[in-house]
Amino acid sequence: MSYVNTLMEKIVQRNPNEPEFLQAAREVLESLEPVIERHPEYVDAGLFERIVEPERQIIFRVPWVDDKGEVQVNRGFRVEFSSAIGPYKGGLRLHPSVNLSIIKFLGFEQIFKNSLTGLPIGGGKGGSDFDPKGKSDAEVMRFCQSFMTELYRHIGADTDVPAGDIGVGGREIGYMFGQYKRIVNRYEGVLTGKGLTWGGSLARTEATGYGLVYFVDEMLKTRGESFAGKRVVVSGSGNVAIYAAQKVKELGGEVVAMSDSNGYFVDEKGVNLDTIRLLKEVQRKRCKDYLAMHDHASYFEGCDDIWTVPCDIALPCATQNEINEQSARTLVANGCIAVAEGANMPSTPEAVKVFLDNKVLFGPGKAANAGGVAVSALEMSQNSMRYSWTFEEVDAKLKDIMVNIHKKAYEAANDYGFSGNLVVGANIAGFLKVADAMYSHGIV
Ligand code: NDP
Ligand code: 2IT
Repeated sequence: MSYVNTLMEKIVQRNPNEPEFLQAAREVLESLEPVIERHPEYVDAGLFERIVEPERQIIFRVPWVDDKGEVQVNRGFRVEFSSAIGPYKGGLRLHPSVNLSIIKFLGFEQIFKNSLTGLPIGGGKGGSDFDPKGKSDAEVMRFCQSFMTELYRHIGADTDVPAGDIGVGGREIGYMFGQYKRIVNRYEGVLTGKGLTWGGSLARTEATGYGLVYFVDEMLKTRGESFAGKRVVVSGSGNVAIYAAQKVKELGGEVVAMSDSNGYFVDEKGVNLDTIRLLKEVQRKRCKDYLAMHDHASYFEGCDDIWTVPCDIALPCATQNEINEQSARTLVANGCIAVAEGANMPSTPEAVKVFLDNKVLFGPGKAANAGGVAVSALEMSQNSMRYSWTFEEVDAKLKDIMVNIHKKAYEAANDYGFSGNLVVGANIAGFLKVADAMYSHGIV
């Protein structure tokens, strides 16, 4: 049996109830086969066995009192996966589906994504099974304060720097930052995605979506294409989806459909982003409510069928495994030329295979959505300097970083004999930097 298969068997045995983590680990390890051949010293140093085991996993109780005066208990997580190239860095997800498997898959992906940015950040992820939907601001605040009352002892500006992810935006980061500062009595850049008046970076809100579109633009260039005149479907309608859609429009594309976990809407005239921002960022309403303001649009219950809407470019920006093999086949049959992952692992392994087999340009999440964490790292730099760059300065750096990530992944794929395969390219390029650091540090 090959080294990777033997190792995968061990990982399955050790983590039997973690399907998302096993999916992410298998995808990365299988694409590292050619690296293993070139670097037997990494095998001798047990580097692969070590990289799939988090340095530290923290699970804790989060008790809080709801508006009715009743005690609620959630489970909090922080998985500090790798500090080989910098402090642990990665978001916090608040969603009822959150469990150890999901946080571990996200933390594992984050190691390689963060490496690809070229900035000094390790990999981690956290969150809770708390559902912010339908909760009052006061309930969200009490939850966030309780969550931070445990988390604070594990994090710090040079140790572990969390940020947002699903269900965590400016409001939640604000409540968590306030509680951290109160407990430790230090004003430090311990979280990113902060508000602009208290240490946040310009362009962090836009960064993941903008970065995704900059990345796709690079993919399209390799085939002499651009966004101009393209029909684009963007799933989700949260932070990543909204700013991806905005940048698509700026580059001359038309976004014709968006979704949330209840359903999707199609607007053949092009999605009105002011409406979406109002509904989602201000009113915390649903995609269904888009129709009340644009009655020519149509709404469909259930989010899976959004991939049946014909498009040239598909940008999954909602959640893991939202594109299965069938949806991928439908996209291909409808003439889709490019798919790039704004979400983390939104395509199942079978879907990815369909895209690659059919020569669809495919940008894997750890490369395509790295713009968010890249600007988080720039927020850390600005906090350290006690200085802030303009929007244009940050945006220019973001663009540069995305162009470079595409270049690194493209070149690594070529170098290892997988020309055009950015999945393999991103995994190899992301891995090599972390591996070199781990090798230098000895067996730790
Ligand atoms: P938000 O909470 O702002 O938005 C999430 C969107 O996805 C909402 O429209 C939500 O719908 C939808 N969604 C969430 N869960 C599901 C589900 N189980 N099924 C269907 N739809 C769902 O999160 P973000 O935009 O920040 O994150 C979206 C994705 O991007 C995630 O995969 C995240 O890990 C990834 N990502 C985020 C980064 C960031 O900087 N924020 C950086 C890199 C990646 P509803 O409102 O109905 O729940
Ligand atoms: O998945 C991700 O990269 C994020 N949620 C952003 C992490 C960060 O630290 O900005």
